Amino acid sequence: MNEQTFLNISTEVRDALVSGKPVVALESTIIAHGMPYPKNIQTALEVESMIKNNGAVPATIAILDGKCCVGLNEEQLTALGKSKEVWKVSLRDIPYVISNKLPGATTVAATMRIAHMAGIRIFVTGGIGGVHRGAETSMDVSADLTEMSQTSVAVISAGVKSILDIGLTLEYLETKGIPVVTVGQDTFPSFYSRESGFTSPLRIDDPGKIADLIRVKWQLGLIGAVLVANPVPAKSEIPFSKMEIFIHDALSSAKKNNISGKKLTPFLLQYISEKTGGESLEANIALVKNNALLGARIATAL
Ligand code: PSU
Ligand code: MN
Repeated sequence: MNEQTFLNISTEVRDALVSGKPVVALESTIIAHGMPYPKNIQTALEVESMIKNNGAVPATIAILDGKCCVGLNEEQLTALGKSKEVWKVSLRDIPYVISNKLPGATTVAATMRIAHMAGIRIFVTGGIGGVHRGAETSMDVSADLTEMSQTSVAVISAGVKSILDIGLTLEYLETKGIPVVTVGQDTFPSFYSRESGFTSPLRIDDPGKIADLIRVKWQLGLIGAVLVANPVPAKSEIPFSKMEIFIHDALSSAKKNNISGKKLTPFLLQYISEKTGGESLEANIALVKNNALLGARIATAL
């Protein structure tokens, strides 16, 4: 018994990996806990076909029937998107969810780890978890960050939502030796907004050059992720100052309701989505698709 015992790789993904075709991993927490039904499933399917249309093979990852599934069919995606019983699985939850054969949607941390077990090196998501505001007392730092320091998978995101402390998150990424590359602008983006108030540590506009940096990091024997931040398309962005108001409200509501631990991120996302009346959902969908396109390009170049 080893990690391979718990992997269930779809035929399409396995064939692609064997023949050296580019493969792009996708997370499932965004489907089960990040977006409402039925937009979650529609988006997941559209993102998969965008990746296919751009020459790569999509591999959505989740835990089902005691296995780490890499590459889901439409029926499995639909079940994840409809059910209310799906676990949010970060790194620490993997053993419990597998040993109890529970359905689980994987976060960035868990998806990275499973992608790596399967031999996939490029992973597309919306936003990563990070250092929460107030972490100096709550110690709430997402396992996404520690995972990025120890697992060699490149993560394509739209930056870091300002439900988090963006400055502390960038400091943490520096401490852990994780290169942070923004595409097309000098500013590090904040998920819904192209702005964040922080300059990106690096800027590279050409996907081929990003692939070069990723390759060189791993050829040097440096373990861990590269974080690529791809700003939300201008026509879908919500201005930073407008988002800040919703985020402040969301944070005080979380405090009032004593929400902490793994429930905090989904609570904040849900709150913001309700208060922005669907505008944030549209931005979320647009940025994930935009990331899928970039991820397919980087995977192809790599
Ligand atoms: N941030 C977002 N959208 C998301 C998430 C984070 O902007 O959907 C999800 C991702 O799956 C991420 C997880 O890996 O939340 C982080 O949760 P936590 O903070 O509990 O580690
Ligand atoms: Mn947390």
